[in-house]
Amino acid sequence: MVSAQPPSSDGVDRLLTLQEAADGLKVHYMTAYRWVRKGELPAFKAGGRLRVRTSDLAHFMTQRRVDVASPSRDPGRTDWPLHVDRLVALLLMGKGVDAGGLVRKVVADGAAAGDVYLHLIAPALHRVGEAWAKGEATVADEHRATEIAAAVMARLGGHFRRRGPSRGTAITMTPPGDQHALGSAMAADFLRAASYDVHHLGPNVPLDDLRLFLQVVPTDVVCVSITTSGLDPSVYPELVNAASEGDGATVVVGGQGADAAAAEAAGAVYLERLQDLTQHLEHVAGGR
Ligand code: B12
Repeated sequence: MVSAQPPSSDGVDRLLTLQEAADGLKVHYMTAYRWVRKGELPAFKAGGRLRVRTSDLAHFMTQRRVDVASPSRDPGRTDWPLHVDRLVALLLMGKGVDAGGLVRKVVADGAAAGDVYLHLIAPALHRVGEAWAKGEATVADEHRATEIAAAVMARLGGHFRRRGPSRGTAITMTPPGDQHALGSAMAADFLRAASYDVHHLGPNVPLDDLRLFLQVVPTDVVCVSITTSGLDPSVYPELVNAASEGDGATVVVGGQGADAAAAEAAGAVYLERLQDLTQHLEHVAGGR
């Protein structure tokens, strides 16, 4: 069996089937086929089947920066509003299998998993929240929708696997009093895709325990997602204080309920958009 990964270490060029190339790129066969048809991914016919040289695949991955996890600069090829409408309906009807199928198809059609988080799952959950706030959905409907969304995200997790050497260690979490789990789970996946080793602590983490954790796990970044807007503002200095434990991690805060001014006044970094997170961290690391 020929490896689907470009094995450049021994310098030997191998031939892959298109399916193996697609597996290596973590895209659907048809997406790889479309790239071949457009002349973007070099391939030729041998034995009646399309073949791709490992060197061409490696070149395609590096030069064209094909990254199926991170959000793309141009997510415009996908009809996001249509898919959001569909996903909201499926989430509110509790149709988990169909919701998973919809997301799988969007990814198979070429959307980056990171874009699926940003342009499909997050907006769909925001709409579920609006339906709940208007009394159009019960708390049970909303809980069920969130569980389905979490399961769909878990199935996308493989797209965000760390590749290449580690860039550092990150913690993802929400502070005490914030039960909203999915924003920090998305941040965890974005950081994994950007080659961080991630300890995802999830929601409602007591800050004393964060401090203890940091004493034993050297950490570069504590990435905090805040959804509930009414948190006590003292949480920001307490977070920065807890993170000063050990080597002194950078605290990055974001999320719909985060207080940018309070975060920055406490010495944390506030970021509005998840898609800017890893770029910002690269910038910080470059400045060190
Ligand atoms: C699911 C849900 C819950 C579930 C959460 C379960 C779970 N396992 O996560 C439960 C039932 C626990 C819950 C409870 C409550 N909830 Co609620 N909940 C929601 C809902 C419907 C979805 C949340 C979600 O997952 N969104 C999807 C995520 C991915 O979106 P996101 O958090 O915005 O993340 C995006 C960005 O903000 C950003 N981001 C997120 N984190 C980070 C971090 C960094 C570093 C960066 C850069 C960016 C970033 O990137 C993400 C992608 O774009 C929202 C509706 C909404 N607007 O989101 C309401 C909502 C957040 N909840 C709300 C409320 C009022 C509550 C309760 C107070 C209700 C109550 N009376 O009990 C409690 C509070 C509990 C607590 N103390 O935390 C309000 C918040 C109001 C406010 N401004 O505070 C909302 C907006 C609903 C509404 N329309 O009124 N909730």
